[in-house]
Amino acid sequence: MVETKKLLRALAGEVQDVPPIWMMRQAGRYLPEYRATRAQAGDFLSLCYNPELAAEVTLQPIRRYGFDAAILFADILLVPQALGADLWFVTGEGPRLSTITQPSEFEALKPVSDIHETLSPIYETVRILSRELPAETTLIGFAGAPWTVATYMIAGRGTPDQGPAHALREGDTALFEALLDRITAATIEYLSAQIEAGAEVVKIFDSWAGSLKGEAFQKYAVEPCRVITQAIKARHPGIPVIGFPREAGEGYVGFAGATGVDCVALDNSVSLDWAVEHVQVDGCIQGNLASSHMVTGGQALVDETRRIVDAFSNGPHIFNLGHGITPDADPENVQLMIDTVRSR
Ligand code: 1CP
Repeated sequence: MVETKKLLRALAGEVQDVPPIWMMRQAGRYLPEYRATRAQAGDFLSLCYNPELAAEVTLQPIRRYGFDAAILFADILLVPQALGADLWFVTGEGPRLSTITQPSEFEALKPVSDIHETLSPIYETVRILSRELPAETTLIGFAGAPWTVATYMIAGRGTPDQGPAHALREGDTALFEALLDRITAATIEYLSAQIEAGAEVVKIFDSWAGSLKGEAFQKYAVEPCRVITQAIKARHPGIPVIGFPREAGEGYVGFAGATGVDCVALDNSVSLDWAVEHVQVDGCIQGNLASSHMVTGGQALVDETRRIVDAFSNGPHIFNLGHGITPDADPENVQLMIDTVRSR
């Protein structure tokens, strides 16, 4: 069968005049319809675990804008919760988790085989979406990369420099590596279950990869992503994987080859010419408009969007932001970005 979905064609290496487009955090607080559904659910976690409402917020940006892909509405921190960590969100501040800095806390975690008990509503969301999405829209499942998930499990919250995770990595390497292995195994099962429920692509978000340097980047960003990607490909041949080692800098070079991912997502610190020469040579790339343009809009948004599309036009490319859209973004700027990409 000839593949008709634009996103899957890009992931298979096809160069298209108009690249497929979607946006990180496309279901989110910048949209009034998202805020209304979230209020109906009560709070963020209740929204994640309510399959009908989670499917509804996933579909909202598809209806409004006709993106080429929908990303499952969930969060990377559901995996720690499924492994037995306490998780809650403090309004205006962000996530909080029970911490893991001692062997006894690690030993109290649940086995990987227990995660589906907590995560089964997420698979139901995927099933609803694979029935309801338009035929041309690709459904993306996702999980956090082990390092990024571990930074939250160790610190109990988001941290500017991932200091507590680095301290454990250096202070009790065996415990740190045991935790990473547990998350890696859980992530393989979680992503596999999403694929079995209907996800057509999976993305691994390593938001804090940039704070790992040198050998640590190889061991704790590249290697877990390779293990997960290889396991997914062994179990589900033909399912493409997108890797996002955010702010990896030089670490982007060779990342696709070393891990086996089909596409590397770029943050917006990466310059276009450099990315063409050093990353797109290995295959599909995704990105990388600065999300601040979704707040400021105007001619600068149009110019920068065109510059990106043109720079990446000789290889496979998925248009996206360099990081998630922020709550203060103007929904009309999203439309302007899409119109600019599609009027090429
Ligand atoms: O109040 C709200 O409505 C919560 C805001 C929010 C949203 C919309 C959070 C809390 N998570 C999400 C959804 C989400 N998170 C998705 C859904 C799909 C999409 O539309 O993109 C995805 C893919 C994520 C992934 C995620 N969660 C990441 C990786 C990507 C990234 O942004 O770097 C991370 C680091 C998280 C943790 C998290 N969840 C929420 C917040 C505010 C944070 C960051 C916390 C911090 O570091 O302080």
